[in-house]
Amino acid sequence: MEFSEKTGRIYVAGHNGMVGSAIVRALKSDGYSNIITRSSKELDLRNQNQVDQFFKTEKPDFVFLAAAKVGGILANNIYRAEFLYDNLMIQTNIIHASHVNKVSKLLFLGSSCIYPKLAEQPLTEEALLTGELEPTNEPYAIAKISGIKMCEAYRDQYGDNFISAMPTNLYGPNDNYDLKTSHVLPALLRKFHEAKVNGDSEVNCWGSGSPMREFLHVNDLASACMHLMKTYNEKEFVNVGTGTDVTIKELAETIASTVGFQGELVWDVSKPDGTPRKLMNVSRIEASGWKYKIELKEGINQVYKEFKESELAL
Ligand code: GFB
Repeated sequence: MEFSEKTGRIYVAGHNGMVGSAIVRALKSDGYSNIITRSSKELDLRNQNQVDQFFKTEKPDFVFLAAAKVGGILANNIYRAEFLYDNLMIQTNIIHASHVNKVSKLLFLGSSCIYPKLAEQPLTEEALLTGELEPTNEPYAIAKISGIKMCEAYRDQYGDNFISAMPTNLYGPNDNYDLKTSHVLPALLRKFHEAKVNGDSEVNCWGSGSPMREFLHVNDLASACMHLMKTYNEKEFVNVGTGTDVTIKELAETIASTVGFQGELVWDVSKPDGTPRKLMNVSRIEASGWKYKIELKEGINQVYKEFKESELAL
């Protein structure tokens, strides 16, 4: 069965998360209605029996594997065991059950942190496993690398059409704004907003501000996932990003000006910088006919508007 026929049963794992919810929105707006979802309360994806039973009963034709334990630099570094265990269990159970239940096509989502800390920039897909990983997110990266390798191995041994995409740092609706576990973009948006509302003169930012990061709006990632499900059937995984990056300091200044915070930025160097740079080479996906649409400034404006309308905003 072809994904483009729009009649297949589609399981979106992780539909309440930022990525999964964006994929569900993209599917619906493209006329797909046969979508299966389960919350983590209904189905514990770390539990093999529950996952096996779910696949046996629901028999999905297509799977978007967007369920994962995710978080920013500090959460990755503190909850090292959970980032490894939860992610390995979730993806292993889903990939294996997809094989057993003859899923026509599966898309596994990884992360740009799979690449070696000091890999040549921009990062081509060939840089995988050519050097040491960034220590703060090594457990998460090891889990994601295992997911890629599982998809490749099931294709090699059984001919399963399991593909993988590696998104760069993401932001968008349904992001995590908890300051201890979030990524930099939502964290700074919240910090600057609260400082402005409270009339604070300074905002505490982590690290030195010199690392560089690439940011992709999650709606663009969802459109890339749709594109890959429709057109891409190769073993080689695919980077998904914009191909441009900014320093954390530049990001902070952009967010401060979007929010209208005019105070000072104080850099707390006791917090980790993480990898110095992880800019994606996006030639492979661009050659296949996909390109991002939402520029960073425009995307930050959008998420700030959504944040102000949410119950989180002061
Ligand atoms: O987004 P982030 O947490 O994750 O941090 P990574 C990016 C950079 O922003 C780091 C700095 O240099 C942080 O020190 N930063 C500045 C802040 N202020 C803040 C703040 O208030 N909160 C946060 N969180 N950062 C994660 C990986 O790495 O990226 C994951 O740990 C995953 O595994 C994810 O790959 C996409 O980009 O460093």
